Amino acid sequence: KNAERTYIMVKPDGVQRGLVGNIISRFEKRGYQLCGLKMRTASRELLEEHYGDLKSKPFFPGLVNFMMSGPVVSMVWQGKDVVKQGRSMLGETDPLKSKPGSIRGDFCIDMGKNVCHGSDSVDTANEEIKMWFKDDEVMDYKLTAYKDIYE
Ligand code: YYY
Ligand code: MG
Repeated sequence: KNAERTYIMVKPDGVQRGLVGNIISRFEKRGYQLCGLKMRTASRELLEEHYGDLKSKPFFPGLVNFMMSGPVVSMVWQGKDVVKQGRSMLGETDPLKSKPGSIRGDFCIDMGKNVCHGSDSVDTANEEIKMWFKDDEVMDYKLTAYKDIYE
């Protein structure tokens, strides 16, 4: 129960700007459960798969090159409605349209430097988790605080 999972990633700009801890903290404090965490510089191949639906967009080559420009922090977060809530915690794709209080609304300005990624549906989340994590890198465990988070 409440086992929905999403894929959240701090992009190279977020890593460079020292936002990893703050972003993790927001999900932790909300009550979501961290099930996977790792840092890597992604390959072109992985990024082209990850952003496969955007292949025909004019910004696609620049997006992939930017995402390869340095390490990213990949995370799996679990909990009730976490895919939709995660997107809402991130803010809008365009930081200038993002409300203060959201990650993008608090930390960035331009779309191509919007600090973080979050899956846009449960199906996409499951695909992205498979792309970025091996099965044994995603942890299955029960939060001790579960009863204090859910009614
Ligand atoms: O899911 P989200 O990251 O909010 O937006 P997408 O439409 O999936 O685009 C992925 C990524 O591409 C976005 O975070 C920034 C970049 N991008 C861009 O540079 N210019 C655009 N017009 C649209 C998206
Ligand atoms: Mg997207």
